[in-house]
Amino acid sequence: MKILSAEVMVTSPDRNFVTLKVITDDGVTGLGDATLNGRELAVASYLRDHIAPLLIGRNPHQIEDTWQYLYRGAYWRRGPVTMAAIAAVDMALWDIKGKVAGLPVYQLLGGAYRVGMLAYGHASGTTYASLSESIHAHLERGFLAVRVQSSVPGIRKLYGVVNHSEPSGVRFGYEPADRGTRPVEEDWDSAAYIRYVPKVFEQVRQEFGAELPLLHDAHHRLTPIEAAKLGQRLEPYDMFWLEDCTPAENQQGLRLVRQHTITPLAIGEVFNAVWDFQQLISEQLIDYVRASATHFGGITPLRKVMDFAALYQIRSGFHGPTDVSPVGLAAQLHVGLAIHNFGIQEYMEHSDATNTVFRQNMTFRNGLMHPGEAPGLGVELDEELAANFPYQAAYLPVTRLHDGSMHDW
Ligand code: CS2
Ligand code: MG
Repeated sequence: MKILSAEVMVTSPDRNFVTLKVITDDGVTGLGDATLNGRELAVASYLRDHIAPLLIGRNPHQIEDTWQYLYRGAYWRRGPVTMAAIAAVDMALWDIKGKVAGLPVYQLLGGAYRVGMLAYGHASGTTYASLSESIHAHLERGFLAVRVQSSVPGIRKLYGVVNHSEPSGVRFGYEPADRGTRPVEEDWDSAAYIRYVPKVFEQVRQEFGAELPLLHDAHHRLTPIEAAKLGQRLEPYDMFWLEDCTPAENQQGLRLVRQHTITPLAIGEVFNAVWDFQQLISEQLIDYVRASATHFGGITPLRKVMDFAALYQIRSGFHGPTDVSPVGLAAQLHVGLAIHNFGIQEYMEHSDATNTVFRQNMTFRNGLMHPGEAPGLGVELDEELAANFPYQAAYLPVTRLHDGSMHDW
């Protein structure tokens, strides 16, 4: 079996997606997600101009060899663009291998280890009343775990909060990237945020009780000691996790957080190689691995990092926002179904338009997700429909402090 062609498709039903389609000489097709929010065309070019020509004639069954060939062969290693491109190739080859075997990819990873995967949705509100309404809507939708994000008085526009008076293209969530030629500028105030957020969780616990798993995303905004303070102040509300509490390039900064709080920590959605996790895992500085197949080099390294994490009883919390396509979401569901140390799966539902362009077999029932039983990844791209949604420039926001200096978004 040989690879005959490798084609990159960029489509934008509500948001931009980059998809790699690999076709073999037997006519078997494999898909891979290469979506990098706000930098999509960089990955499309990396794939189209530098990787696709190298794939032609290769044996698609040699997944590990292809992965190492593209990782080591580039000389310039790691980074979000390179690893999203390699991820798409890796996913497409697993898709092909599953289709040739007539098996869903999870069967090739050791079979189903659970009946389904606990998923969490994104509740948010600009007021407590709208936040409460959003949590109720998620519980009625069947979610058994909820991420809670709230506006903060004094901060104009905040990450992760849907203004429910605005029609959102996404049923249960928001689209972080804004279409346009410039990033939207948002503001930030760490002190106001740390004072306010614990009060939100006190109200949520009062209304929804002690059992509901609650998650919160600090989105890389705090210094380690600020993160420690927030972690401590959230302890009475028994969080499932506090996510991205501090930028983790400085992995040792998490030692400071860990010294001061028992709130579980989740990190890694912006990571793209196992080395990014090495100290966090080996020193037990986190509790959940937030990688996604799409940004971490694909199914192959995602499985490897989870086997490493299992040595330290660290579990998965794979990143499943709207800017991981249904192909990328399916890829990580296959991994999550098969591994021992699954934790929770993020499920920020895609829009109806996206779910029409990407036909899929994934299910979300009784709070659990399942990749489905179709051979391969179980997602097909309607290319005719996809062609109706050409790329549109879009950027993630940037954040400035009140003195005008840049902060982390
Ligand atoms: C967020 C993401 O889902 C999450 O936890 O951090 O929505 C993130 O903001 C986007 O993936 C950025 O493109
Ligand atoms: Mg996050």
